[in-house]
Amino acid sequence: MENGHFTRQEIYSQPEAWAAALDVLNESRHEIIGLQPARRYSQVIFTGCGSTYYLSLAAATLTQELTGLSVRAFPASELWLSPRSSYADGQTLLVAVSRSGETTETLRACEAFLTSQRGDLLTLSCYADMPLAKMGKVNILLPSGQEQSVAQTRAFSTLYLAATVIAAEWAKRLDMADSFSRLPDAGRKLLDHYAPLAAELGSDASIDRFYWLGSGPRHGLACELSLKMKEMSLSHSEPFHFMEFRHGPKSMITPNALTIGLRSTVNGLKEAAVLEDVKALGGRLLDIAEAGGQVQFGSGLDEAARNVLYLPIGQLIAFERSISKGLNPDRPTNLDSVVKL
Ligand code: F1P
Repeated sequence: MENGHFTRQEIYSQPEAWAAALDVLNESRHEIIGLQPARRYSQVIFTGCGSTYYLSLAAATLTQELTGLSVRAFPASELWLSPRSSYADGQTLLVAVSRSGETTETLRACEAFLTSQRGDLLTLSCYADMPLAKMGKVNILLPSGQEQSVAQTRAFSTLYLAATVIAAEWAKRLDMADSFSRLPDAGRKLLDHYAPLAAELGSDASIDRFYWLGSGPRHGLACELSLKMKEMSLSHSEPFHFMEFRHGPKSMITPNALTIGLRSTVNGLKEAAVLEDVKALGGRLLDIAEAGGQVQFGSGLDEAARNVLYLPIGQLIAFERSISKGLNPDRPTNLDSVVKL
């Protein structure tokens, strides 16, 4: 099997995985709405490990933006080992996210949460026969996110899309349903159109460091894409909030640095100004946005529904760099697909 066989297939099949996930969520709509977070809990907490912790960061910010609830994200190890500094008083709805459904820290965090009667558990995972899929008051299963490759790509975007749909359901945003249904086509168009650009950037050996900028619901996605670049290609890579980049990290900009902006519409002008500063320092740029970027979605979809579109091209850049370095993104150095303690 050639290097990256599974990862390539998993990245390119994301639109189909998203369509299947939307069907699952549609069937689970009443269970999701029945959790009634606004009425039953004083806070919502998302949790996971590694990629699924970064997913939790992105999902928490979006859920709070849409619902107005207090929503935070913690690594599962923090909930497990430092519950008092993590959970505020009152009942909590805990949303545990895991591709495998058997990561030890996530299971321990959920067990401790349930034992301490802090509230109720909602799980999002991909394998029905794994422990996490049986622990929740509600368990959403997304088999289309299952993967062979260690580095999450299809699993991440599918689980993240599920979290986005759940947030929209809780916020009673029925108007977002049309945008969700059009995401698979928008994702397919992105992959078809921008794969050559991703290959060009990924195989450019003159780039020696990557900075991923994302704010609000996109910050967790910037963290995830930065992790992908690390895991797949063993490159120096760091995520920042857009405006934070000026407060020190921009000192690292050189002509060999590529800064990728997950630029929003709502704050697009301010975020573009940061990218202009990077350019003025001689840094290289990749601006990913709904309109006006080197990668543009042109989707016409609701901004809160389309954040998943920032993922495929960033994943492809990491994938192409891994392959061009003679590495195998299916089996990243030093990594296992599940951390069991
Ligand atoms: C969590 C995780 C992944 C990471 C690696 C090791 O897995 O940290 O995020 O990429 O595969 O495990 P899971 O709980 O989402 O299965």
